[in-house]
Amino acid sequence: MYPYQLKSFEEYQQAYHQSVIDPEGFWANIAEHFYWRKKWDKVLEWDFKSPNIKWFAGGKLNITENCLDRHLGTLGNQPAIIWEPNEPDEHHRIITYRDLYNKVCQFANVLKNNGVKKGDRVCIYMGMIPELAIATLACARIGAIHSVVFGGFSAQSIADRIQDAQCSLVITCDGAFRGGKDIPLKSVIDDALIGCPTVKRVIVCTRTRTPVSMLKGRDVWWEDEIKQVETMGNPACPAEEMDAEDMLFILYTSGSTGKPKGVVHTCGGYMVYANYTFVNTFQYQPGEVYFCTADIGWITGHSYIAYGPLSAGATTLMFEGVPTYPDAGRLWDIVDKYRVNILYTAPTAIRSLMGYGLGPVNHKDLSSLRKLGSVGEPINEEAWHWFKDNIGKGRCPIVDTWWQTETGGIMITPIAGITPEKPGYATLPLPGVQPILVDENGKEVTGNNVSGNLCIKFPWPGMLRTTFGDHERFRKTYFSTYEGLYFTGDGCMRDEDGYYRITGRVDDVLNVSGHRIGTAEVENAINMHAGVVESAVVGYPHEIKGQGIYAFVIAERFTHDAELTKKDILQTVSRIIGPIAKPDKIQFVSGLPKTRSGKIMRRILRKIAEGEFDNLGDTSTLLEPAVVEEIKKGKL
Ligand code: 7RM
Repeated sequence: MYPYQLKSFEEYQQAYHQSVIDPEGFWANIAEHFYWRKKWDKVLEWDFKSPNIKWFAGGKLNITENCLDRHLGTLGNQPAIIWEPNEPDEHHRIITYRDLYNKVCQFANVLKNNGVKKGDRVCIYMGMIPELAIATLACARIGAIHSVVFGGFSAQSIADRIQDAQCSLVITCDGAFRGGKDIPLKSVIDDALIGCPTVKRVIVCTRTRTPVSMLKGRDVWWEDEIKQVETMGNPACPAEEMDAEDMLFILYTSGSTGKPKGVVHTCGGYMVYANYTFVNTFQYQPGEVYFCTADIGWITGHSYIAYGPLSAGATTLMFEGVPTYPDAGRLWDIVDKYRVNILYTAPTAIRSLMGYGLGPVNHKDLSSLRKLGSVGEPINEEAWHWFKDNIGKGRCPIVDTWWQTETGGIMITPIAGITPEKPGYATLPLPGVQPILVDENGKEVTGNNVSGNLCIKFPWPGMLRTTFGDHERFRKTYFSTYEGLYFTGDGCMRDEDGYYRITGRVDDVLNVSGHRIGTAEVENAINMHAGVVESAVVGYPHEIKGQGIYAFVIAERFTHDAELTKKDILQTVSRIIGPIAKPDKIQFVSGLPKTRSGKIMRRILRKIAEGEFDNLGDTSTLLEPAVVEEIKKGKL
């Protein structure tokens, strides 16, 4: 089924070696196994200085023909998507490859009827229902560029993203069910669109049946539009022929500056990479049921709920709700109900479920599980062992997959059951991935038992090609710190066996429950609150979230009630970014530790937030040492 699926450690080593001495030959051999309207002229063109990266240039394809059309003959009646609703007693849905093909074609025709053309940007703001996958694939079918925004972002965040990408159409739902909450998606979109003149049309899919306002001339119902194309007869929609380097999607992600950037992925390389990494890392076997608990609003959902599994003809399980609803046994009920074989989740979910003890796990039949995966943040050893012993019952390999929105797919990971695993370690790079560690001066750190900043020295097909509308930002962010290298922003150690352990971000990016949030972004939001003079945000270790958000805030006056002011600030952050960015702790201070040139010394704040008072490092450049004493006293 997958001729490029590695079957032994020796095969891995051989493939790795081959991918380094002849990257073009290596990737061309894999790309051969996809459906191309026309093969590429050149496998790779690259230069990390400009930067300019092209894979499979001149190749023509459509990713949806690879995800749908090519499976119809063999897998037409196999489930492509199994959908589990938020409420356990609501009907689940099974969508076969033929169903999915039909629905994607139908909705692609809806998009065309609504004026969407190749190259147009479409914003998708929906909950985890099959129509979300259908909408993204329908965009890809006609060559429109999708920009999915996670359902937890605020109106302001959506507006920023829509404006940056100049989207002409929005696809949303009346609302979304997530655990005990109903999220009023359409109403959030209405607020967002006040400042978005480029949006000419909004397509609203029914899910919660919550009342919504439908603006005449702008808003239409998904269901009505589908009826219209049904009456037109022929449901097929020919796939748009795309160049390998045409844009497939934009996904916004946080960096060390205030404004999230639009990471751009293109059609050919991304498809090959998402598929190769899916098939290999999880050792997917035909017929297996694969369950990734991410949301399609994040890169993990794009690559490992949608494009990776579907391009491999896999059965992908999509879950609308959250692991703790209606109780902390929900994931195990789902594994039991659908006989799930592969479970891919996040350390934060594991840690949170650990807190409920074994009650919710006992008496659940988890015997179908064969492989487990983790993604999004470093997994602590305790969580790793809990997952291994209590969920995998000691018989399932765990793949700790390190990668980023920017990398498009998994980079450093064990290959399930094929390469060794080690708790807390992402272990070895996949074939085609050339990691290197560098010190602060950009000098390569060689040998084993060393630490440094993690860079990649050679292109891989899934890497981002630019940041939307701002190529210079792309260059600055990823290729200017160390000349000739892609800089990941992560710190890393390589142990005595050459295994990699990712230790966390070395820039001002936080990882809260696996969500990337920039400290500058949170500071900007806090500073928008009336009465706030200045703020500084740092991360601190949090038992469940991995990192928590600690905000030091200078306020004009605490009005009369500091607690109320804190709540107001939380509300402001929720409005500007979304609830995921709300600080866990807010400490009012009269000043911030600054250097004589006015730079905030975050290192000191980080230490204080971690409770490490004695070891603040060099404080000789501090302008006002008394401030530090005051902050220490007030620590929460
Ligand atoms: C897939 C995803 C990327 C950042 C990355 C790391 C951290 C992700 C791991 C990890 C340690 C892992 N994309 N990260 N996976 N750290 N071990 N297995 O998460 O763009 O949202 O975040 O997440 O810091 O740079 S992301």
